[in-house]
Amino acid sequence: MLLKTFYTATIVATLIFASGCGGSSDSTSEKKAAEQPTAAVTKVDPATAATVTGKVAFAGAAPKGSRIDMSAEPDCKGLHTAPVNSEEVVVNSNGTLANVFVYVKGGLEGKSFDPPSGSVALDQKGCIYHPHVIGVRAGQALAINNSDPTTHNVHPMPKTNREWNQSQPPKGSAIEKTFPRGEVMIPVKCNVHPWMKSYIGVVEHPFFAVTNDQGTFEIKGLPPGAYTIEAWHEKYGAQEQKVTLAPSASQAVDFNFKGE
Ligand SMILES: [Cu+2]
Repeated sequence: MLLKTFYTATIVATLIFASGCGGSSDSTSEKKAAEQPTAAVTKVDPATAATVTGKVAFAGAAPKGSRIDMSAEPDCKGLHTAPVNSEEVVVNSNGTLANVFVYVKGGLEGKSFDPPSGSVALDQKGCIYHPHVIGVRAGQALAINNSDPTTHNVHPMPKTNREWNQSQPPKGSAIEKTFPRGEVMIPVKCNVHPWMKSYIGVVEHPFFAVTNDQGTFEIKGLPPGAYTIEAWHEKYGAQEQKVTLAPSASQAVDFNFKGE
């Protein structure tokens, strides 16, 4: 009885310690760095807020979808009944490009916005990252899940944030991380499965989007002003456009990428 009480107390103490630490001390210090007060928060007046919408067209020959070969990893291959193609270039049926990261690159200098709320999810399912391209605010929690019956090793490779990699057992609990500094884009690989790749755009404001299966995007709630909008694609590089948004404007900004 006494022994049992001791064990229970130890387990409770361990749980309190683990939850109190929230993982490594590095992630705690990164969270603190992200919470440093900066400029006064810019309040965007909803009555005059502007919107940028657009479409990313694709011209030229779409590369043949390269097949992912999972035969060296039966645990992954067995999760699929149909062939799996790389998502490096996804041309939609309407001739547009998916997975293009579009964000306000210039025009918001010195402004800060309400802190991010909630977390952004990145999943590993069928030994593929879902979604392939995501955006997250600087300092916002990124929750990485493993839905597979196999171990992955998540390895973001940033240049201005801190690099890390972490093993995640089958259906293990979520890895929660933050990137304190803006960085477009951070490539992510898996140290176990060489075909696994994704990209994270870390932005210091809330104005970013990823093109969908119609090749479109929408960035809402911008204060009126002059901006540089960048569209980034992992194979075809980045393009910029300038736009001036009048109060309450809804302005189209379209991009064109070309294949080989
Ligand atoms: Cu993996």
